[in-house]
Amino acid sequence: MDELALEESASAEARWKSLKHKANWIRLSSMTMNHHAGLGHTGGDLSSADILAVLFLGELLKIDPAQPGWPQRDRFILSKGHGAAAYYSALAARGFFPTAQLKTYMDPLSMLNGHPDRNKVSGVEANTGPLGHGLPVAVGAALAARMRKESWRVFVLTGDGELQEGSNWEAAMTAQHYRLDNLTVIVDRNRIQQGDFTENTIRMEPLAERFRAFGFAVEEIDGHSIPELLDRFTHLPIEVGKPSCVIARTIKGKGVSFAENQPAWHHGVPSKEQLAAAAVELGMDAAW
Ligand SMILES: Cc1ncc(C[n+]2csc(CCOP(=O)(O)OP(=O)(O)O)c2C)c(N)n1
Ligand SMILES: [Mg+2]
Repeated sequence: MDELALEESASAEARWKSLKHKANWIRLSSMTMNHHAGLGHTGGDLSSADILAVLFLGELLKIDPAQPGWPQRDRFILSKGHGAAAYYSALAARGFFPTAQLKTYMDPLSMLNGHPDRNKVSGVEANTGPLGHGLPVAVGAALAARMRKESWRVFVLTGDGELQEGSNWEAAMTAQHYRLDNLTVIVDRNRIQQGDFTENTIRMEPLAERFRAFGFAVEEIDGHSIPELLDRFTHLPIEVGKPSCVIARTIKGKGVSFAENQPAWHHGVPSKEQLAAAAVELGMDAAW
């Protein structure tokens, strides 16, 4: 390797390391929020942290916290609205509001409700929480860009259990009909929903084939690999003329050993001792 190539690979590795650290910060921040609130959805916060870190803190979304309503911005919709703590942490880290507000999560008068509200929180594009609504809204937003001949893109992050809602498949049919290649659906494929594993509840496989049959270009990646996430989101659409679907293979509870792959941690809330143990595993004293 020549010197320039060596320098480039060192800087790529430094970027990956920094984004992994930011993802772990999102993890610890959301666990701290859930601990203070006494409520929350820890498992899904932890599974989506790398995806959110790459999109929001890897500068992949064209957004500007100083002008949250900038018409040309990319739109990101958290369809799995119960993952709000991780989402708010990413928005705060990106500068949409002060990190100090995170500790008000779910307080009676806080803007940071248990599910995101676009009328209250800067950077939130759609009110979500009832599962199965984000993709339909995202399809409408992508179609709006197309009709206006605008180049902004739409990203929507769904849960995997969430895809059992039929509204997703109506929206998917519409997306392929209009050839919305400005739309990217990211599936947090952690294989657990509320109460049990997805495959014990309503089988989701073959998920990639299903999206392909609905006219999407599909790629499965490791949803905890910063380089894979960066590479995929830098090269969109997957195929010109088709909506993209990125199935991100994740682990529910990722990064915190006692929460990993445990259905009970879907809405498990960490105790003070568990929060301290998580901080050690995530490599920091405290998020804030
Ligand atoms: C329409 C609707 N039904 C039920 C719920 C309750 N609920 C909240 S989260 C959840 C499970 C979601 O699982 P999944 O989509 O796999 O999310 P993740 O694993 O990423 O947390 C359920 C059933 C809801 N929010 N909306
Ligand atoms: Mg799931």
